[in-house]
Amino acid sequence: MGISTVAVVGLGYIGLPTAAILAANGVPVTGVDVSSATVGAVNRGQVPFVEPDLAGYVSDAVSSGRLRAVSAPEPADAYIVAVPTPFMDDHKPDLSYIEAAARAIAPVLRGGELIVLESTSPPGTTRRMAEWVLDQRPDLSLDGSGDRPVVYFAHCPERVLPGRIMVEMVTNDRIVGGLTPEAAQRARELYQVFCQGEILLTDAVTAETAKLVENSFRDVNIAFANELSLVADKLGVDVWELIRLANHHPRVNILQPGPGVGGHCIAVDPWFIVDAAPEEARLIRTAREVNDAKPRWVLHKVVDAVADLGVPNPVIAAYGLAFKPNIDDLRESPAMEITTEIARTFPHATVLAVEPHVDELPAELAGLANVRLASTDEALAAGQVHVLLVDHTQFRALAGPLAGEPVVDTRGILR
Ligand code: SAJ
Repeated sequence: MGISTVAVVGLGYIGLPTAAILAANGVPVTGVDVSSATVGAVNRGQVPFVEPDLAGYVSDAVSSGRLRAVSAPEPADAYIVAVPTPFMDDHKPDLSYIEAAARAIAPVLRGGELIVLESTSPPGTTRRMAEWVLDQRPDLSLDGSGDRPVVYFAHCPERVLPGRIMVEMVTNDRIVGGLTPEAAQRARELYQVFCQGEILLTDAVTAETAKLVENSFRDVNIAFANELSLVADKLGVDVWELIRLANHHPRVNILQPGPGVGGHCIAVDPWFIVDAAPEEARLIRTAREVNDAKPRWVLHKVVDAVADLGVPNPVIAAYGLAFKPNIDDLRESPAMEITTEIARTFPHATVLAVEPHVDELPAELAGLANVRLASTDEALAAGQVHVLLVDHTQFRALAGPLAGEPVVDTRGILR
């Protein structure tokens, strides 16, 4: 492989594991991040967030001297860009982080480098990244035209599941899309360093769209389950039993309803397809709307349960704040949204938030006078209405203690 040094730009949930795994496979890596706190933490061998097994990889990589964090790109043979791609208020993609990364890399290029975009991106973004780089460096080219040295651009979307990143980074198949076939080949060689899955070559725009389609597929299927939960409620049918029975059909595999869809991927990526093909992506848009509407429906169920209780200042226990089970990640979490709305809707109630994976409430809840962090035991003892929001493993034992209590169970935990 003609790649002996790699720079990973963006040391977040994807960039840092990628940098650490490359280093673990013997490649000298510089990790680039605009946050001086992140650069400092990584250079001390520390990980600024929780992900199983990552801490060991990072401390080994730093102490072996193969991983070094810096605040601006340095010359390297290959660059992997793993920066955020959020959307703006109108659901339009915000590519400013990618543009900033491209413009920071451009000045240190010498020609012959590979630049891989890993960030989940709207169709056409790899080409735009190339334009941002080459606008700044007219002495370089995509294809060697005019005798200018080539820079190779590819997209290789990450597909790892938070909580299993260090495993899936090695075992998952990878899609690699090049702006040119040569760029795809070079990117394949880079990922072969640590990826044991199949590496599938295509063009950049197909790779970009494939990643968005994967998460949209999951979003549409979760929306189906969430819609069923509303239909079943109206019909007086238990949705969990309904899905369990239907899934005995050999060609039916319905996902599980919940309080809504959280995380930074599935609730975001489908909007990039809607933005790129607004007239055509009707089902994908509707799935987003169905999933985004679920927290409000849950809130109405809590309002009904409190009304049935008929107590002026009730104690409402909310179990779970994370966006999915057995993690500490509270960002974009429907459980957070629902707990906040419960506290605002019932200013005279006491809201006990139970989240075994955190030691303190996040700012948006800590700022509400009627919410505090509580243990499961405390919530069971004091709660008058119980709202089950996350199916953390330890909450599975709640079925017994909550029997006969007023419960809103968004995850089927009591079954
Ligand atoms: N959820 C349900 N019902 C289900 C399954 C999930 O309500 O039956 C909810 C979860 O509670 C959570 C949300 O959906 O709020 C998303 O969770 P998830 O486990 O489905 O996915 P993420 O966001 O942790 O990771 C996804 C993965 N994509 C797919 O499975 C297609 C992962 O492989 C991607 O790498 C990741 O997005 C990403 O970074 O794009």
